[in-house]
Amino acid sequence: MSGEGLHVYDILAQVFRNEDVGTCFALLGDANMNFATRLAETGCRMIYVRHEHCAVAAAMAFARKSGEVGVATVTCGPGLTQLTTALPAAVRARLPLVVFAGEAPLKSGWYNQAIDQAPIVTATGAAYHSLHAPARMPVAVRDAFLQARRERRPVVIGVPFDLQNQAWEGAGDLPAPSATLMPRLSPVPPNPEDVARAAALVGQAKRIVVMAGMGAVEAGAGPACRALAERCDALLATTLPARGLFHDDPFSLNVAGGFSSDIARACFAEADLVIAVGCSLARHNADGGKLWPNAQVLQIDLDPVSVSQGRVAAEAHLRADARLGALALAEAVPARTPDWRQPALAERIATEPADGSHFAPEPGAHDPRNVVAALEAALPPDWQMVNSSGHCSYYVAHMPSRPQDNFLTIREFGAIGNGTSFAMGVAAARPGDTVVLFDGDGSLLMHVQELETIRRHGLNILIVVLNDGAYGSEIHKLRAEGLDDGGAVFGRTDLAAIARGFGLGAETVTDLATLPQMVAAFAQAGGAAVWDIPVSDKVYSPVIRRAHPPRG
Ligand SMILES: Cc1ncc(C[n+]2csc(CCOP(=O)(O)OP(=O)(O)O)c2C)c(N)n1
Ligand SMILES: [Mg+2]
Repeated sequence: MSGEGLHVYDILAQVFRNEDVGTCFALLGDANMNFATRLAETGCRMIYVRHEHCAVAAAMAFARKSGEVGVATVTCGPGLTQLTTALPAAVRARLPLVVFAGEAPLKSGWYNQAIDQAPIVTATGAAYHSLHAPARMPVAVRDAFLQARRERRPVVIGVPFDLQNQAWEGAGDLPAPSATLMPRLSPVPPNPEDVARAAALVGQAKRIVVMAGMGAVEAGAGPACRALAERCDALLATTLPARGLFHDDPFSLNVAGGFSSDIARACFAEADLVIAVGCSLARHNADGGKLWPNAQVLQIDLDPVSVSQGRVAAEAHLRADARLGALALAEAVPARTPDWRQPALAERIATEPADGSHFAPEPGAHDPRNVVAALEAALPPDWQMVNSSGHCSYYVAHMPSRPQDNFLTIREFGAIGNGTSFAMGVAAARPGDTVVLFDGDGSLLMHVQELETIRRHGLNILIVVLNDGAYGSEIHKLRAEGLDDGGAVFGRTDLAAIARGFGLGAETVTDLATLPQMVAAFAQAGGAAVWDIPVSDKVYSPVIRRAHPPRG
């Protein structure tokens, strides 16, 4: 590479390429468009979104799904301030991202888009690096990638665009990419004393659940968890993000947490020991402590904790890589004769509905439980599934036949409006796969402009909307509180008409029996479509019922 005729933005783009960035989510403005255009010319796939939030949200899903650093670029000022919902979500989900943001030009005494960007970014928990010395920029960008990888968090790089547009006067060599500078770390084996103590705890327990989180997924600890569970007559469960790790195991209770099924709750209530493998023990995971009121928690993790999210979450700890820890414990405990793991329980797990309560949906609107059961039966198991937010997300958590590798949910910041972005990120990370997104009407409408992005980039995404014509989470809570729900009931927007307007395929699903033919037709046609499924707002989830019991 020679420095002749090059601008700083050329070199910056080359450093990104040298970091092996193959996909970048972008929205252009004065402060990033030259850089982004050069990045595209290096062969990086650019996905040009319609809102900056969506660039970072899509990069989050891309990072989770690909295991690589997710990359996005936005312009300075109003481009950057749009990121304040996506960045905290990425911080909490521990997703490595690098966001290239412009900064206002240094040479101007006044610039209308200028704002102090660093505190906006650092308030979200992300790192911010303002690069003002062109000669150091290549190394500083590389170090941003290194930081994102090592700390597993978003790093935002701000470069004043007058500096980007200067002639490049530095050396021609690019720094060694961050991947070559990551310490090569082998999985950490447990200390034998810790294993002995954990085995003694298991020996005293009668009813055990082995629960796996994303740490177990990343460590490839699924088979070790199954072996441990079989050995100590335990049932299996996962956190919501790790859903599907044991999808084909007859003793899997599916999701542990506020979204647990009735049978999972009943089993957890009996448990006296939960072995949490690679779980951060988030509050939702334990349903605030209500899910296993009688159980101690033994946490197997590289970084075990006693207190998590404001509550004592684990009483005993085994520090180790999730897989090695689970394997060592399985070897250290005697095999038990199955007592809990009986065929009758497996039968109940397989056949009982997640929520067996009765409601009377109004004519023309489906019971969301029937919708999810019909989708579970009709959708091919190899499609990538993306779960979004809102009240309806309880229902779509109950599709237990899907493997973990085909599932994504990111909800650590509890924001709605991310469904389309997450689906785009998964589609970009798994180019050959079909993606199906389950979203609420409110969440879809919050960033509905991304339907245009999906169509323009030819992404293969089916968007299934459980349309209750409302912010369901709010109406059920307001009603339980005896308050007027008018601020959260907007009526059912014709989402199919909107989708057609964006050039997507669209259906309004009146008869669930037509789903198998619709799935077959979509699989044949490819592309993107929105299926608007009217669901009843008379049906509400156990999550709401427990948290907001109706007033007498
Ligand atoms: C960015 C953001 N704004 C507002 C909320 C509050 N909120 C939580 S759920 C929800 C309703 C979502 O509606 P919809 O997507 O239709 O799903 P539903 O609850 O109706 O199933 C809202 C407004 C939020 N979580 N995030
Ligand atoms: Mg809704």
